[in-house]
Amino acid sequence: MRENFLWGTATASYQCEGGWDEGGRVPSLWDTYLHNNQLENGNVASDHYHQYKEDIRLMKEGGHKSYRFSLAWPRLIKNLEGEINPEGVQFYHNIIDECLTNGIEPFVTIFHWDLPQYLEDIGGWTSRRVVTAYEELAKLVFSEYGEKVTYWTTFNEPRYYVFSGYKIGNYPPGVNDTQKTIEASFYMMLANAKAIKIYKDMNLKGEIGIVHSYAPIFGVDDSLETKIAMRNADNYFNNWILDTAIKGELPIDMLTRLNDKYDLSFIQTQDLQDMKENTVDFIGLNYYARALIRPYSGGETVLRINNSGSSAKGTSKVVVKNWFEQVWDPNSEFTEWDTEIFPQGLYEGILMAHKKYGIPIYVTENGVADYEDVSVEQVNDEKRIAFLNDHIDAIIRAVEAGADVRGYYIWSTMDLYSWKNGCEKRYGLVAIDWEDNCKRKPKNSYYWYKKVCESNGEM
Ligand code: BGP
Repeated sequence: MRENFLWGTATASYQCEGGWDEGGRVPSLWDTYLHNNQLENGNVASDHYHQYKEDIRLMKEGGHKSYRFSLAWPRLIKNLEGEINPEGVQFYHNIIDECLTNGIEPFVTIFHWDLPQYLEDIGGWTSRRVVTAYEELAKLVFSEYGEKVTYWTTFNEPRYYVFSGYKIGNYPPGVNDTQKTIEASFYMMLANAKAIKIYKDMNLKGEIGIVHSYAPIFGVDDSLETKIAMRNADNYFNNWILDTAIKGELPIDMLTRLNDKYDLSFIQTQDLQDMKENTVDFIGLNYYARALIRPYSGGETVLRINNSGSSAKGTSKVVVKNWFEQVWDPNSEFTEWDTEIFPQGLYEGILMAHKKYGIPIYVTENGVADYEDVSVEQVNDEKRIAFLNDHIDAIIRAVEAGADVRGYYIWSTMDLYSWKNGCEKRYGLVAIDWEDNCKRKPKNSYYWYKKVCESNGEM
């Protein structure tokens, strides 16, 4: 792998920090939604808010070169008037400084889903006002941390956030409304472009990108019908983010179809120009699984994600009426949470993205969850090691085939709160013992990954 390849691990503020009402943090829409529905929440999470020094020490000892984390907007800006919270600002200086002192490159996500509740109250991402608020946030974080941080991403997974919150309705704000889904998607991509402009205008030394929940598209056969369905699926899963962020263009065939049924009059000419002029330097791809596609065969749209840990395998279902159907290969292996395990999808997916866009790629999330007994001294997570080994191998092969991959981040650094699934869906290289004050216990995979990092992927 290239020199300075960023071997690292990743977290997100709401999922690991805890300290939800400390240090002047105001509630996010996740706090409100989970508290109101009496669901397991991230009030404590991995207690990273108090134990970040220990976590960064473990990263250093584990040979990590980089740490991907996000900034909690509710810690930084307290209200609609834009009042800054100095304690929150200082907290991220502390994390960044601790990383730099330990030789760990910070890789910072500006927004990983924890929208302040005061912004949700005015319409959340369906409101143009939130784009302006995001610009204020971007200005703040670039001016505070811009000299120290080289790698920035504007958003984590707009597709997953928007579809789950506005179409499937399993995440807050919990609605099912296609018009709102389109508006929220658009405004996030507009905010992405605006933040890039702010960053470039400040002449900072680093790079800025976006993180996408990547579903490389595979077809069930080579027929024309399947190819058309694959194009529709690619628009649905990938293109509206990647084409827009990288080429500055919304996929026109997608817009044409949407325009027949929905109201796109909220899109202004200036917005399209902003998107065209302000594109990313790199892409971050989060890879968990591919999408295997066949032509639409009838019936209503179904977006079912059996992400509960108790579902039968391969029963998640995505059918978009008149567009495509997603199917599962019955021979595939699935995780307990119904995610297909398919490392070849990462290899081919990276090459597809490389061929289409030709810009640097970071694999910003990849990992596997399991139920684990963490009362033992060292969890023997063989399944995770096999999973990671096969996916890292896929990246190495993609690089050998010509792709420009510059970093790899395992999800996740330590066990943390999984959105709606709770804390027993464990992804970490380091176990968190919730019964013992969130004590940290590195798993076997942590020591295995140390060798990967230290040998630059030679293993
Ligand atoms: C990605 C998110 C992460 C993380 C991961 C695992 O989509 O960016 O925040 O949660 O998926 O997903 P889950 O926790 O649902 O298993």
